[in-house]
Amino acid sequence: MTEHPIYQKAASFIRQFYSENHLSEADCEDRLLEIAKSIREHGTYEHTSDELLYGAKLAWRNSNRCIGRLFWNSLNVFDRRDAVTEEEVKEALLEHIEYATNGGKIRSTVTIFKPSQKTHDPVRIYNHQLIRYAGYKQEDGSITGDPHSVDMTEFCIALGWQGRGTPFDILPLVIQVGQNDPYLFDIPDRYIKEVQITHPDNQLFNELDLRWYAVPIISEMKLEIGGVEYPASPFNGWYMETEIAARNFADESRYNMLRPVAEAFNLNTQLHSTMWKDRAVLELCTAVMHSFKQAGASIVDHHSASQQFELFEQKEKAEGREVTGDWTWLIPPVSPASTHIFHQQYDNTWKSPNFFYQKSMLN
Ligand code: HEM
Ligand code: NRG
Repeated sequence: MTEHPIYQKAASFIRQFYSENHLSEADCEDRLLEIAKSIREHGTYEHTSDELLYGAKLAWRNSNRCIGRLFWNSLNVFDRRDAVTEEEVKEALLEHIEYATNGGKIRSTVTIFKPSQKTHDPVRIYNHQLIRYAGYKQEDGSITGDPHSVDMTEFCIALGWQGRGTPFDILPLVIQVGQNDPYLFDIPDRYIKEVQITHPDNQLFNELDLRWYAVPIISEMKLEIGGVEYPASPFNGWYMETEIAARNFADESRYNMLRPVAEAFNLNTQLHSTMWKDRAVLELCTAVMHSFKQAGASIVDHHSASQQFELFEQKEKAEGREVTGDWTWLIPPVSPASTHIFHQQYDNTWKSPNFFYQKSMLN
Protein backbone atom coordinates (compact mmCIF):
# COMPACT_ATOMS: atom_id res chain seq x y z
CA MET A 1 0.00 0.00 0.00
CA THR A 2 2.66 2.51 1.00
CA GLU A 3 3.99 2.18 -2.57
CA HIS A 4 0.60 2.90 -4.18
CA PRO A 5 1.07 6.11 -6.24
CA ILE A 6 -2.10 7.75 -4.91
CA TYR A 7 -1.15 6.86 -1.36
CA GLN A 8 2.29 8.42 -1.75
CA LYS A 9 0.80 11.72 -2.89
CA ALA A 10 -2.00 11.55 -0.33
CA ALA A 11 0.42 10.98 2.54
CA SER A 12 2.63 13.84 1.48
CA PHE A 13 -0.34 16.25 1.24
CA ILE A 14 -2.02 15.06 4.45
CA ARG A 15 1.24 15.41 6.41
CA GLN A 16 1.67 18.94 5.08
CA PHE A 17 -1.96 19.77 5.94
CA TYR A 18 -1.62 18.55 9.54
CA SER A 19 1.78 20.12 10.06
CA GLU A 20 1.08 23.59 8.59
CA ASN A 21 -2.18 23.77 10.54
CA HIS A 22 -0.55 22.61 13.80
CA LEU A 23 -2.89 19.60 14.13
CA SER A 24 -2.06 16.56 16.22
CA GLU A 25 0.39 14.01 14.81
CA ALA A 26 -1.65 11.14 16.24
CA ASP A 27 -4.74 12.36 14.38
CA CYS A 28 -2.62 12.61 11.24
CA GLU A 29 -1.54 8.96 11.52
CA ASP A 30 -5.18 7.92 12.10
CA ARG A 31 -6.25 9.82 9.02
CA LEU A 32 -3.50 8.16 6.96
CA LEU A 33 -4.67 4.69 8.08
CA GLU A 34 -8.21 5.61 7.07
CA ILE A 35 -7.00 6.84 3.66
CA ALA A 36 -4.91 3.67 3.12
CA LYS A 37 -7.98 1.56 3.85
CA SER A 38 -10.11 3.56 1.43
CA ILE A 39 -7.50 3.30 -1.33
CA ARG A 40 -7.27 -0.49 -0.78
CA GLU A 41 -11.04 -0.87 -0.98
CA HIS A 42 -12.01 1.74 -3.57
CA GLY A 43 -8.81 2.75 -5.32
CA THR A 44 -9.20 6.32 -4.06
CA TYR A 45 -10.21 8.44 -1.07
CA GLU A 46 -12.36 11.49 -0.34
CA HIS A 47 -11.03 14.78 1.01
CA THR A 48 -12.74 16.31 4.03
CA SER A 49 -13.91 19.88 3.41
CA ASP A 50 -11.01 21.24 5.48
CA GLU A 51 -8.52 19.24 3.42
CA LEU A 52 -10.13 20.45 0.22
CA LEU A 53 -10.02 24.09 1.37
CA TYR A 54 -6.36 23.92 2.35
CA GLY A 55 -5.41 21.85 -0.70
CA ALA A 56 -6.86 24.50 -3.02
CA LYS A 57 -4.96 27.24 -1.19
CA LEU A 58 -1.74 25.24 -1.53
CA ALA A 59 -2.41 24.75 -5.24
CA TRP A 60 -2.51 28.54 -5.62
CA ARG A 61 0.57 29.00 -3.42
CA ASN A 62 2.38 26.50 -5.66
CA SER A 63 1.34 28.10 -8.97
CA ASN A 64 4.77 28.98 -10.32
CA ARG A 65 3.42 31.30 -13.00
CA CYS A 66 1.25 33.41 -10.70
CA ILE A 67 2.44 36.78 -9.45
CA GLY A 68 -0.67 37.16 -7.23
CA ARG A 69 0.25 34.53 -4.66
CA LEU A 70 0.63 36.82 -1.62
CA PHE A 71 -3.11 36.34 -1.03
CA TRP A 72 -3.10 32.51 -1.25
CA ASN A 73 -4.50 32.08 2.26
CA SER A 74 -7.60 34.18 1.62
CA LEU A 75 -8.91 32.03 -1.23
CA ASN A 76 -12.65 31.31 -1.01
CA VAL A 77 -13.47 27.69 -1.77
CA PHE A 78 -16.89 26.40 -2.84
CA ASP A 79 -17.11 22.65 -2.35
CA ARG A 80 -19.59 21.56 -5.04
CA ARG A 81 -18.71 17.88 -5.17
CA ASP A 82 -22.44 17.32 -4.68
CA ALA A 83 -23.39 18.80 -8.09
CA VAL A 84 -24.28 16.00 -10.52
CA THR A 85 -26.89 17.31 -12.96
CA GLU A 86 -26.46 19.96 -15.64
CA GLU A 87 -28.84 22.22 -13.68
CA GLU A 88 -26.77 21.88 -10.51
CA VAL A 89 -23.47 22.57 -12.26
CA LYS A 90 -25.03 25.56 -14.04
CA GLU A 91 -26.30 27.04 -10.77
CA ALA A 92 -22.89 26.51 -9.15
CA LEU A 93 -21.11 28.31 -12.00
CA LEU A 94 -23.51 31.26 -11.90
CA GLU A 95 -23.09 31.44 -8.12
CA HIS A 96 -19.33 31.47 -8.58
CA ILE A 97 -19.53 34.38 -11.02
CA GLU A 98 -21.87 36.34 -8.73
CA TYR A 99 -19.89 35.74 -5.53
CA ALA A 100 -16.50 36.38 -7.15
CA THR A 101 -17.66 39.54 -8.95
CA ASN A 102 -19.21 41.01 -5.78
CA GLY A 103 -20.25 44.19 -7.59
CA GLY A 104 -16.63 44.83 -8.59
CA LYS A 105 -14.85 44.20 -5.28
CA ILE A 106 -13.56 40.89 -6.61
CA ARG A 107 -13.17 37.90 -4.26
CA SER A 108 -10.60 35.20 -5.09
CA THR A 109 -12.65 32.05 -5.44
CA VAL A 110 -12.46 28.45 -6.63
CA THR A 111 -15.43 26.11 -7.14
CA ILE A 112 -14.54 22.44 -6.95
CA PHE A 113 -16.67 19.78 -8.66
CA LYS A 114 -16.46 15.99 -8.42
CA PRO A 115 -13.00 14.42 -8.88
CA SER A 116 -12.03 12.18 -11.83
CA GLN A 117 -13.17 8.55 -11.56
CA LYS A 118 -11.24 5.57 -12.94
CA THR A 119 -13.23 5.55 -16.18
CA HIS A 120 -14.47 9.09 -16.67
CA ASP A 121 -14.72 12.69 -15.47
CA PRO A 122 -18.10 13.40 -13.84
CA VAL A 123 -18.00 17.11 -14.77
CA ARG A 124 -16.05 18.99 -17.45
CA ILE A 125 -16.16 22.61 -18.57
CA TYR A 126 -15.37 23.37 -22.23
CA ASN A 127 -14.69 27.10 -21.76
CA HIS A 128 -11.16 28.47 -21.30
CA GLN A 129 -12.58 31.12 -18.94
CA LEU A 130 -16.18 31.31 -17.68
CA ILE A 131 -16.44 34.81 -19.16
CA ARG A 132 -14.74 35.23 -22.53
CA TYR A 133 -15.41 36.96 -25.86
CA ALA A 134 -16.29 35.04 -29.02
CA GLY A 135 -14.12 35.19 -32.13
CA TYR A 136 -15.75 34.85 -35.57
CA LYS A 137 -13.70 33.91 -38.59
CA GLN A 138 -14.90 35.94 -41.59
CA GLU A 139 -14.85 34.85 -45.22
CA ASP A 140 -11.88 37.11 -46.01
CA GLY A 141 -9.92 35.35 -43.27
CA SER A 142 -10.12 38.27 -40.81
CA ILE A 143 -11.51 37.71 -37.31
CA THR A 144 -14.17 39.68 -35.48
CA GLY A 145 -13.71 39.48 -31.72
CA ASP A 146 -11.09 37.49 -29.84
CA PRO A 147 -9.02 35.25 -32.14
CA HIS A 148 -8.21 33.12 -29.09
CA SER A 149 -11.85 31.95 -29.05
CA VAL A 150 -12.31 30.92 -32.70
CA ASP A 151 -12.42 27.14 -32.06
CA MET A 152 -14.74 27.50 -29.06
CA THR A 153 -16.98 29.88 -31.01
CA GLU A 154 -17.27 27.48 -33.95
CA PHE A 155 -18.03 24.65 -31.54
CA CYS A 156 -20.83 26.66 -29.91
CA ILE A 157 -22.29 27.66 -33.30
CA ALA A 158 -22.26 23.98 -34.34
CA LEU A 159 -24.31 23.27 -31.19
CA GLY A 160 -26.88 25.84 -32.30
CA TRP A 161 -25.66 28.98 -30.52
CA GLN A 162 -26.00 32.29 -32.33
CA GLY A 163 -23.80 35.24 -31.42
CA ARG A 164 -24.60 38.82 -32.33
CA GLY A 165 -21.35 39.12 -34.23
CA THR A 166 -19.87 42.09 -32.35
CA PRO A 167 -16.19 42.13 -31.28
CA PHE A 168 -17.30 41.60 -27.64
CA ASP A 169 -19.98 38.89 -27.53
CA ILE A 170 -19.83 36.84 -24.33
CA LEU A 171 -19.60 33.12 -25.16
CA PRO A 172 -22.12 30.75 -23.60
CA LEU A 173 -21.02 28.23 -20.98
CA VAL A 174 -20.63 24.65 -22.18
CA ILE A 175 -20.48 21.84 -19.67
CA GLN A 176 -20.56 18.08 -19.83
CA VAL A 177 -21.86 15.81 -17.12
CA GLY A 178 -20.70 12.18 -17.29
CA GLN A 179 -21.24 10.70 -20.76
CA ASN A 180 -24.07 13.12 -21.63
CA ASP A 181 -23.93 15.44 -24.64
CA PRO A 182 -22.44 18.86 -23.98
CA TYR A 183 -24.96 21.28 -22.43
CA LEU A 184 -24.87 24.91 -23.50
CA PHE A 185 -26.41 28.00 -21.90
CA ASP A 186 -26.01 31.78 -22.01
CA ILE A 187 -24.90 33.63 -18.89
CA PRO A 188 -27.64 36.15 -18.04
CA ASP A 189 -26.34 39.72 -18.55
CA ARG A 190 -26.86 40.70 -14.93
CA TYR A 191 -24.11 38.30 -13.83
CA ILE A 192 -21.43 39.90 -15.98
CA LYS A 193 -19.50 43.01 -15.01
CA GLU A 194 -17.84 44.70 -17.95
CA VAL A 195 -15.74 47.83 -18.08
CA GLN A 196 -15.77 50.33 -20.94
CA ILE A 197 -12.11 51.20 -21.54
CA THR A 198 -11.64 54.95 -21.77
CA HIS A 199 -8.55 57.14 -21.64
CA PRO A 200 -8.46 59.96 -19.07
CA ASP A 201 -7.34 62.53 -21.66
CA ASN A 202 -7.82 61.29 -25.23
CA GLN A 203 -11.25 61.38 -26.84
CA LEU A 204 -10.08 59.67 -30.06
CA PHE A 205 -8.98 56.66 -28.00
CA ASN A 206 -12.51 56.36 -26.60
CA GLU A 207 -13.88 56.03 -30.11
CA LEU A 208 -12.08 52.68 -30.42
CA ASP A 209 -14.92 51.47 -28.18
CA LEU A 210 -12.87 48.93 -26.24
CA ARG A 211 -14.27 47.01 -23.31
CA TRP A 212 -13.24 44.05 -21.15
CA TYR A 213 -14.88 41.87 -18.52
CA ALA A 214 -13.91 42.41 -14.89
CA VAL A 215 -13.28 38.86 -13.65
CA PRO A 216 -10.85 36.32 -15.19
CA ILE A 217 -12.12 32.84 -14.23
CA ILE A 218 -9.83 30.14 -15.66
CA SER A 219 -11.98 27.07 -16.14
CA GLU A 220 -9.96 24.58 -18.18
CA MET A 221 -7.24 23.61 -15.70
CA LYS A 222 -7.17 20.55 -13.47
CA LEU A 223 -6.69 20.94 -9.73
CA GLU A 224 -4.62 18.14 -8.21
CA ILE A 225 -4.61 17.61 -4.43
CA GLY A 226 -2.95 14.65 -2.72
CA GLY A 227 -3.24 12.38 -5.76
CA VAL A 228 -6.91 13.25 -6.38
CA GLU A 229 -7.68 15.13 -9.61
CA TYR A 230 -10.43 17.73 -9.95
CA PRO A 231 -10.83 18.35 -13.71
CA ALA A 232 -13.52 21.02 -13.18
CA SER A 233 -12.34 23.61 -10.68
CA PRO A 234 -12.73 27.12 -12.09
CA PHE A 235 -10.75 29.75 -10.16
CA ASN A 236 -10.38 33.50 -10.23
CA GLY A 237 -8.58 36.42 -8.71
CA TRP A 238 -8.53 39.86 -10.32
CA TYR A 239 -6.64 41.19 -13.31
CA MET A 240 -3.21 42.72 -13.48
CA GLU A 241 -3.58 45.59 -15.98
CA THR A 242 -0.91 44.30 -18.38
CA GLU A 243 -2.89 41.11 -19.04
CA ILE A 244 -5.58 43.17 -20.75
CA ALA A 245 -3.58 46.15 -22.02
CA ALA A 246 -0.29 44.59 -23.10
CA ARG A 247 -1.51 41.18 -24.25
CA ASN A 248 -5.26 40.86 -24.93
CA PHE A 249 -5.46 44.23 -26.71
CA ALA A 250 -1.87 44.41 -27.99
CA ASP A 251 -0.88 40.98 -29.31
CA GLU A 252 -1.05 40.72 -33.10
CA SER A 253 -2.75 37.36 -32.62
CA ARG A 254 -5.39 38.92 -30.32
CA TYR A 255 -7.19 42.30 -30.67
CA ASN A 256 -4.10 43.82 -32.36
CA MET A 257 -4.85 47.41 -31.29
CA LEU A 258 -1.40 49.01 -31.12
CA ARG A 259 -1.60 50.78 -34.48
CA PRO A 260 -5.12 52.20 -33.96
CA VAL A 261 -4.13 53.35 -30.46
CA ALA A 262 -0.93 54.98 -31.76
CA GLU A 263 -2.98 56.73 -34.45
CA ALA A 264 -5.42 58.04 -31.83
CA PHE A 265 -2.40 59.63 -30.16
CA ASN A 266 -1.16 60.98 -33.47
CA LEU A 267 2.16 59.14 -33.22
CA ASN A 268 4.40 58.61 -36.22
CA THR A 269 3.89 54.92 -37.00
CA GLN A 270 6.24 54.98 -39.99
CA LEU A 271 9.38 54.70 -37.88
CA HIS A 272 10.10 52.03 -35.27
CA SER A 273 12.42 54.54 -33.63
CA THR A 274 9.53 56.79 -32.53
CA MET A 275 8.67 53.93 -30.11
CA TRP A 276 5.03 54.21 -31.14
CA LYS A 277 4.34 50.64 -30.10
CA ASP A 278 5.82 51.15 -26.64
CA ARG A 279 3.90 54.41 -26.22
CA ALA A 280 0.66 52.78 -27.37
CA VAL A 281 1.09 49.93 -24.85
CA LEU A 282 1.61 52.45 -22.04
CA GLU A 283 -1.49 54.43 -23.04
CA LEU A 284 -3.47 51.17 -23.04
CA CYS A 285 -2.17 50.37 -19.53
CA THR A 286 -3.15 53.87 -18.38
CA ALA A 287 -6.62 53.52 -19.89
CA VAL A 288 -7.23 50.05 -18.39
CA MET A 289 -6.16 51.15 -14.88
CA HIS A 290 -8.20 54.35 -15.12
CA SER A 291 -11.33 52.59 -16.39
CA PHE A 292 -11.32 49.69 -13.89
CA LYS A 293 -10.80 52.12 -11.00
CA GLN A 294 -13.58 54.38 -12.24
CA ALA A 295 -15.91 51.36 -12.61
CA GLY A 296 -15.09 50.15 -9.08
CA ALA A 297 -13.60 46.88 -10.37
CA SER A 298 -10.56 45.40 -8.59
CA ILE A 299 -7.33 45.49 -10.59
CA VAL A 300 -3.62 45.71 -9.79
CA ASP A 301 -0.84 47.45 -11.73
CA HIS A 302 2.31 45.46 -12.45
CA HIS A 303 4.52 47.48 -10.08
CA SER A 304 2.22 46.93 -7.09
CA ALA A 305 1.79 43.28 -8.04
CA SER A 306 5.58 42.82 -8.13
CA GLN A 307 5.89 44.41 -4.68
CA GLN A 308 3.18 42.13 -3.37
CA PHE A 309 5.02 39.17 -4.85
CA GLU A 310 8.22 40.31 -3.14
CA LEU A 311 6.34 40.35 0.17
CA PHE A 312 5.08 36.82 -0.59
CA GLU A 313 8.68 35.69 -1.13
CA GLN A 314 9.73 37.23 2.20
CA LYS A 315 6.83 35.66 4.08
CA GLU A 316 7.49 32.24 2.60
CA LYS A 317 11.15 32.51 3.53
CA ALA A 318 10.21 33.47 7.08
CA GLU A 319 8.07 30.30 7.25
CA GLY A 320 11.07 28.25 6.11
CA ARG A 321 9.56 27.45 2.70
CA GLU A 322 11.19 27.73 -0.73
CA VAL A 323 9.27 29.78 -3.30
CA THR A 324 9.19 28.10 -6.71
CA GLY A 325 8.47 30.20 -9.78
CA ASP A 326 8.49 30.39 -13.57
CA TRP A 327 10.50 33.52 -14.36
CA THR A 328 9.30 33.65 -17.97
CA TRP A 329 5.70 34.07 -16.76
CA LEU A 330 6.30 36.04 -13.56
CA ILE A 331 7.97 39.02 -15.24
CA PRO A 332 5.35 41.47 -16.49
CA PRO A 333 5.27 42.11 -20.26
CA VAL A 334 5.71 45.87 -19.68
CA SER A 335 8.98 47.29 -18.26
CA PRO A 336 9.98 43.91 -16.79
CA ALA A 337 13.39 45.17 -15.67
CA SER A 338 11.72 47.79 -13.46
CA THR A 339 10.55 44.97 -11.14
CA HIS A 340 12.70 42.94 -8.72
CA ILE A 341 11.51 39.71 -10.37
CA PHE A 342 13.54 40.40 -13.51
CA HIS A 343 16.79 40.54 -11.54
CA GLN A 344 16.28 37.26 -9.71
CA GLN A 345 16.29 33.57 -10.48
CA TYR A 346 13.49 31.17 -9.62
CA ASP A 347 13.44 27.41 -9.17
CA ASN A 348 10.73 26.14 -11.55
CA THR A 349 10.11 22.81 -9.78
CA TRP A 350 6.38 22.01 -9.75
CA LYS A 351 5.06 21.17 -6.30
CA SER A 352 1.74 19.50 -5.57
CA PRO A 353 -1.08 20.48 -4.92
CA ASN A 354 -1.21 22.56 -8.10
CA PHE A 355 -3.23 23.52 -11.17
CA PHE A 356 -2.30 21.67 -14.38
CA TYR A 357 -3.21 21.87 -18.05
CA GLN A 358 -5.32 18.96 -19.28
CA LYS A 359 -6.60 17.78 -22.64
CA SER A 360 -9.05 20.30 -24.08
CA MET A 361 -12.67 19.14 -24.56
CA LEU A 362 -12.72 20.81 -28.00
CA ASN A 363 -10.45 18.46 -29.95
C1 HEM B 1 -1.25 33.09 -13.72
C2 HEM B 1 -2.14 37.33 -11.53
C3 HEM B 1 -5.13 35.05 -8.49
C4 HEM B 1 -3.60 30.77 -10.19
C5 HEM B 1 -1.32 34.43 -13.43
C6 HEM B 1 -0.80 35.49 -14.28
C7 HEM B 1 -1.04 36.66 -13.67
C8 HEM B 1 -1.71 36.37 -12.43
C9 HEM B 1 -0.67 38.06 -14.18
C10 HEM B 1 -0.11 35.28 -15.63
C11 HEM B 1 -1.22 35.15 -16.64
C12 HEM B 1 -0.80 35.22 -18.05
O1 HEM B 1 0.31 35.69 -18.36
O2 HEM B 1 -1.63 34.81 -18.90
C13 HEM B 1 -3.02 37.07 -10.51
C14 HEM B 1 -3.63 38.10 -9.72
C15 HEM B 1 -4.47 37.47 -8.86
C16 HEM B 1 -4.38 36.04 -9.11
C17 HEM B 1 -3.39 39.60 -9.83
C18 HEM B 1 -5.31 38.20 -7.86
C19 HEM B 1 -5.75 37.69 -6.74
C20 HEM B 1 -5.00 33.69 -8.72
C21 HEM B 1 -5.79 32.67 -8.07
C22 HEM B 1 -5.35 31.45 -8.53
C23 HEM B 1 -4.29 31.72 -9.49
C24 HEM B 1 -6.92 32.94 -7.08
C25 HEM B 1 -5.82 30.07 -8.18
C26 HEM B 1 -6.52 29.79 -7.08
C27 HEM B 1 -2.86 31.03 -11.31
C28 HEM B 1 -2.39 30.01 -12.23
C29 HEM B 1 -1.73 30.69 -13.26
C30 HEM B 1 -1.79 32.11 -12.92
C31 HEM B 1 -2.61 28.49 -12.11
C32 HEM B 1 -1.09 30.07 -14.52
C33 HEM B 1 -2.13 30.00 -15.61
C34 HEM B 1 -1.62 29.30 -16.85
O3 HEM B 1 -0.64 28.56 -16.78
O4 HEM B 1 -2.23 29.51 -17.92
N1 HEM B 1 -1.86 35.01 -12.31
N2 HEM B 1 -3.48 35.84 -10.11
N3 HEM B 1 -4.11 33.08 -9.56
N4 HEM B 1 -2.47 32.28 -11.74
FE1 HEM B 1 -2.79 34.03 -10.78
N1 NRG C 1 -4.10 36.34 -18.98
C1 NRG C 1 -5.45 35.84 -18.92
C2 NRG C 1 -5.87 35.46 -17.51
C3 NRG C 1 -4.87 34.51 -16.84
C4 NRG C 1 -5.01 34.44 -15.34
N2 NRG C 1 -4.86 35.75 -14.73
C5 NRG C 1 -5.31 36.07 -13.51
N3 NRG C 1 -5.83 35.02 -12.80
N4 NRG C 1 -5.26 37.27 -13.09
C6 NRG C 1 -6.40 36.93 -19.46
O1 NRG C 1 -7.61 36.72 -19.53
O2 NRG C 1 -5.93 38.01 -19.82
N5 NRG C 1 -6.56 35.13 -11.71
O3 NRG C 1 -6.97 34.06 -11.21
O4 NRG C 1 -6.78 36.24 -11.22
